[in-house]
Amino acid sequence: MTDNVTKEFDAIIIGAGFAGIYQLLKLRRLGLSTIILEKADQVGGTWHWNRYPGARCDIPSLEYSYQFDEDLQQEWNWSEKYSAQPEILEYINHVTERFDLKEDIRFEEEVISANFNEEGSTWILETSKNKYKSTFCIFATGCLSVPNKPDFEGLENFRGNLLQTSTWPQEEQRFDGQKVAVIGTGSSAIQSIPIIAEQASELYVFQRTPNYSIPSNNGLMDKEVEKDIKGRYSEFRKENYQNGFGIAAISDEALISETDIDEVNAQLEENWQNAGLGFFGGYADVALDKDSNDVAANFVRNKIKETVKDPVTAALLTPDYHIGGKRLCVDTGYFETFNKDNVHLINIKENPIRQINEDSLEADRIYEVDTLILATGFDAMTGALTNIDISGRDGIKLKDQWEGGAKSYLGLGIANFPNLFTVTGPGSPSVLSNMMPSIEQHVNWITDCIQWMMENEKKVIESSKSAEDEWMVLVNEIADMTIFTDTKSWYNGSNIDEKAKAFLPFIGVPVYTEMLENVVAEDYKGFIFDKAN
Ligand code: N01
Repeated sequence: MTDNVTKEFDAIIIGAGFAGIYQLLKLRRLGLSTIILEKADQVGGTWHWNRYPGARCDIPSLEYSYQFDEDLQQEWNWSEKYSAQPEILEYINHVTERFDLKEDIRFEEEVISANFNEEGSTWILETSKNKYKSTFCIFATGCLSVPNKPDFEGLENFRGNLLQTSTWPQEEQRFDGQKVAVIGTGSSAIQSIPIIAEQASELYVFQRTPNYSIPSNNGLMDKEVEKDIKGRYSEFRKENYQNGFGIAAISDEALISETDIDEVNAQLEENWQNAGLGFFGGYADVALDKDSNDVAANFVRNKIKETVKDPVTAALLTPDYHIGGKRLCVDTGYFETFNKDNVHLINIKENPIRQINEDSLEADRIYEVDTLILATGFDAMTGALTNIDISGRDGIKLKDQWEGGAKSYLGLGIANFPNLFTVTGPGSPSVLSNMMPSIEQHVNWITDCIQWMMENEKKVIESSKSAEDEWMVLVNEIADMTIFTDTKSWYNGSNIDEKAKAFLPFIGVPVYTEMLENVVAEDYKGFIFDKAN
């Protein structure tokens, strides 16, 4: 219910995940009256919603954490190399309390619409409860936050326990003695399947496309490693962000094409054992050269063959596209799980799910199940914005403007949408980087930009259409030099039929960082200030 009193702020942030809470702190320190509007009843964003069994970060926690406060990064101790979801949520709660942020977060207020009022150059936001007016509007809504719920025939008739990994209930779910179906084999499924398989009497995994996955070899935090990194934390962070994907890589420079194959295989084995996602960054040409990519892909394909005892199942689990074309996964015992007698893999590319009934799924045959888990991913990168009714100049709707594919300048600003910023928006490294430093980079940039506007008496900022067009051409030119564009993935909207097919992440953290700095050095080149209405 909307009440009649419009509440006014200098800035409104949408989303209380890692991006939103840091943005709140920064704008508050700048002296702006700022609040966060958050749909959930608590902070956490992705780490609040994705509570499925086995959910954990696949970037080491010493890297996947804030660096803006030296005391915070020194004092917080992670218990494992790759922290599990509850510990990450505890960390976000700790940060929220440590910096006293909660009082400015309005929970359970889903933003329904955001309209730019040209006369006053202000944003009017409506939530399920209130109406707000704000000079700046910052969308910290995440890249993977709107669930993709495919329209399976008869899904609404299912009477068993229907779950989705991306909106997992807060109450513990057990599957002891149950027949369970999981649809999807992306990261969320790959993390949860080994745990569900330990409880369920029968587990049916419905796979459309197999994925590459690297063992996490997770374990308790190595105290020596922690001490070493904490002893040179800022240097460590800087080094990592100079790598193409912004995470610690093993050997960013070496090329498979120029290295003896025995040496390559020995190095890939070492990376398989220790590197997790870094397996992909282990050689620079894996992302660039199809033959080199094939060497790394074949290494993983052989591992699957060696691990999975049944050759038919092993073949079904083996991807035939470029490694990294779909987001690489990191697992704990995923392929081994298919050696269990109670775990069954169903090829729904060959035999699609025809129908879902009260207590069963029909594909190549009928599978009776107690629980159905959708691990079917997200309306990635754009969904969190296009699912809100956002209109800018002349009432232009963002959804319409992006119908043929999302466009943004630097992943930060959108033409026709003044004083609106996106944190890790389309066209920035975002999902092809370590999200934490990328979030901090964007939040710092947005805050500095607003401060610059205040100091230079500018009231309204927006990207120019030409800067935005040129930027997206660059994003695609870079992507076309890599192996990323010829695989169907959520990077290019191919996971959802009706979505525009456009490749959205900017590949290359160091180049991006340099360009971002140049834009600032040239007084925010590509942005227009105080355009006449
Ligand atoms: O989603 P996904 P996710 N019929 O899109 C299938 C991050 N993440 O939630 O490949 C049948 O990867 C779909 O099949 P296909 C990470 O960036 C991080 O698992 O489209 N199947 C696919 O198998 C990750 O990449 C972490 O053919 C359908 C699956 O569902 C991203 O989130 C953990 C279908 C979806 O896989 C998304 O991962 C988890 C349909 N109609 C996630 N529609 C960590 O940090 C979709 N599928 C650890």
